[in-house]
Amino acid sequence: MKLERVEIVHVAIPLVTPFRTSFGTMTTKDTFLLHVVTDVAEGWSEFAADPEPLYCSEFVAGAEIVLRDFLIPRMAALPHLTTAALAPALAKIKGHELAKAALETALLDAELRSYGMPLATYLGAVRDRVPAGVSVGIKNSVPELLDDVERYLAQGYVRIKLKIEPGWDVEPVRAVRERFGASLPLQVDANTAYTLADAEQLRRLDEFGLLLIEEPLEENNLHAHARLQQRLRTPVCLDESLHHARDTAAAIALDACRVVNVKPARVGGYLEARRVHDVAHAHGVPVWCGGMLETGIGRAPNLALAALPGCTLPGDTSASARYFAEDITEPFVLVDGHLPVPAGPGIGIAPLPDALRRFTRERRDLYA
Ligand code: OSB
Ligand code: MG
Repeated sequence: MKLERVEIVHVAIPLVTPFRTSFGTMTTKDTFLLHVVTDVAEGWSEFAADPEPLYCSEFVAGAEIVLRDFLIPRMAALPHLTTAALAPALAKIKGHELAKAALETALLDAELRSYGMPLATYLGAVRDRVPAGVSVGIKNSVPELLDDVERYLAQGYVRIKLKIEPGWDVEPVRAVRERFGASLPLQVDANTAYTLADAEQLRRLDEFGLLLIEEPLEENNLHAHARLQQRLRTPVCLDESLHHARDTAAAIALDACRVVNVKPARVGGYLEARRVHDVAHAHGVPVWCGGMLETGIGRAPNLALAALPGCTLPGDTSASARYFAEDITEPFVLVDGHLPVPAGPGIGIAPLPDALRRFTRERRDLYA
């Protein structure tokens, strides 16, 4: 392939309801899309992080600089541009997995479109639809939470994840269990809000039969997560702490996690996400595909990943309507608790020109 143009499109799309986690409250999906044009095809991707570095160290304005000054020049200098050659060419740039993932995914979309191959086929998907879970934010009151969970269950979601933080953990979990029963697939996500000193409080969650507790402790502290796991019956699942297949292997070997949340953006793209999946699957560790409140551009390729054989737990790949009144692509619709895996070439979807125009804040070329 020959690189012709890389365009950045900053977008802002209102969320249907504020999403509160232990690290902050989001009311708008404010990010950018990347549009890569080559001589053979074009591709799209979505940057997964936010304007502020609260979930991870990367953020929108910083990622644009990293792409413009460090990543895209290395991509443009490749004598034979292929997706497989990109990550090795970027490896000397430390970190910035989410920015690297955005660039690699747009190029992968273009390359697969030139072959007429769907991403799901390329990755080795074994399903054409995937069960959908839903991530429920922290609410002002337990009755408000129960109303939200009831609504999502009525829509058909097959698994509930509750965001927790100190002061919002045992009580909401107990209330959901009492109202919806012991057989509801239920899990929690703390987004790093606790420390090992809170182990006794987290152990109180053991009685509720949760599928997992996600990223309870500080990011990258595998040792503390292993110590915590020794004291919990509930399986620990890592999100923020896993950045590639290598640290996933280390986390599994240390018993720092018994479940893996794979977010392609967090590990530098779909090629590394496949390797994370493979490492976990080879150890018999269940994998599921996380989410970052993506528009359809980010959701479509996540659905392909969620269709891999080791993704044996429902992911946070919810329908478009859970996030947006209007998406930037054709919406993903929940059918019988499942979302379809896109079957078209590449990521299988593209922005709707009219919606893109209305949600765009700024667009400029990072390379031309
Ligand atoms: O920790 O999984 C997380 C959203 C933004 C940032 C981090 C996380 C989340 C979610 C929502 O839990 C997942 C989704 O529905 O996209
Ligand atoms: Mg998480």
